[in-house]
Amino acid sequence: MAPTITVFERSPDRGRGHARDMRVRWAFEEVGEPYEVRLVSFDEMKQPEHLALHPFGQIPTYEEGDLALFESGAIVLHIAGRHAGLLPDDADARTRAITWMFAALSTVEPPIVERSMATIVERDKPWYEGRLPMLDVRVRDRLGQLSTHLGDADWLDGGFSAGDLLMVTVLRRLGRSGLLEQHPNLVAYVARGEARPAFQRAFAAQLAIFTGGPSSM
Ligand code: GTB
Repeated sequence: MAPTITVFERSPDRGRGHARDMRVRWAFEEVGEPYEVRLVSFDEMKQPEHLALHPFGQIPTYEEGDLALFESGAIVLHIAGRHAGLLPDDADARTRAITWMFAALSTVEPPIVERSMATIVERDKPWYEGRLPMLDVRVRDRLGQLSTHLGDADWLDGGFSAGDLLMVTVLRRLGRSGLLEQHPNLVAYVARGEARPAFQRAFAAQLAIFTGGPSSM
């Protein structure tokens, strides 16, 4: 029985691949594991049945037999740990790849999400014009540091890994902010991730929900 993940029935991004099931779909596609999708509405996410799977009432969740998981990073790590392709075999290299997974989610993603949320929910607030430059600086700092680390390498640490998968999904959230474009190597890095056939399949599957196409792979 294939694992089942929950995803937005109606994603606010209209299928642009920003909702966090995208990274889980991409991981499944990279390792070639089939999966099922269950669509949930915002209302259903707050009901006891879903809260039993996800204490914070969010997507994505993962169910397989008796195992239920939440947190996209934990789900990607679980998938990567069970299949070849997303984590190196060498123990040190594997731990470094996992370190990049944490870096993506706990060091780079927070300022990006903070900025993105402010542009959505604080745009009409009196403090917005003063706050945005401050949020920009935090994002710029992280992008500058990441760009320096990446240099002219293709991926963060050797070959493509789950660390890159998460980092690319995090950087994509910058959308049309213009902040990523100040670092051509990061733009190329994201483009490299998006060009992977597994990313393309995951993106198409997520978009299909919005456009009414097939909902599972
Ligand atoms: N830390 C958790 C994880 O990584 O799994 C965060 C999960 C999360 O934020 N889930 C969001 C959710 O369920 C969907 S992805 N929100 C509903 C709620 O909290 O009530 C976040 C998201 C939503 C929409 C866009 N967008 O429209 O661009 C982008 C990202």
